[in-house]
Amino acid sequence: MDRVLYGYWRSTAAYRVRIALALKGLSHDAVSINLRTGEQKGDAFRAINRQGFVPCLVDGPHSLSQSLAILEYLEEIYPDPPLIPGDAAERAHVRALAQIVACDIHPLNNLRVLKYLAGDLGLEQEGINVWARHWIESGFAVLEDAAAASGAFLAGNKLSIADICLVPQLYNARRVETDLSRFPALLDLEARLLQIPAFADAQPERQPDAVPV
Ligand SMILES: N[C@@H](CCC(=O)N[C@@H](CS)C(=O)NCC(=O)O)C(=O)O
Repeated sequence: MDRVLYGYWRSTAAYRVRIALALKGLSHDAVSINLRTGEQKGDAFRAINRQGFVPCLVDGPHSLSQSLAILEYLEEIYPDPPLIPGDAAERAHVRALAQIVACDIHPLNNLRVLKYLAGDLGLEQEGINVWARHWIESGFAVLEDAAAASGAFLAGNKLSIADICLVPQLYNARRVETDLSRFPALLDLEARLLQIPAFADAQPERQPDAVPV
């Protein structure tokens, strides 16, 4: 197989790429990089992605990092079905919603940030969860309004990368015990999205490297 996704079952950024590949009908081999043991920082993986992050997608001769950049690449090279649909303004709206997750929520509570809070700053687990929930809830408040005012999907009536970013972030929110009852429109949308096989099959627990918790 000349398409390989380096990921980890619990990585929400890799989860985004799994969903997009499935929606576009692109098969791939999956290579698990164990984030718990620090495999992402080892020389072998750093030779693939210097930054030491998953996901990394190798597509033929191309080695790609950063999940949003990978989603944009997939959209350009494999345009069917479109995941950044619509006219210029609609596509900007899709990207804005996706970036609320990928730029304004996720970077504040990804593994290296939580490790820094625990290790260097000495925060207890509950304090770390409070930190993570704060940024999740502030981003979700905006996304909740967007979902409540939208159509069948987060950005209108067409499935998009906004939905692809949302579902993994909801998974992450549960890991830090976020009270999601404040976000009924997001929960309703999530339930509908998880009926779609590409979303359902990409769930962390369904990955071959998943570990029971
Ligand atoms: N902005 C990056 C974030 C990637 C990222 O944070 N990946 C996490 C897993 S979700 C990771 O590899 N963390 C390793 C670490 O923190 O050491 C993207 O969207 O791809």
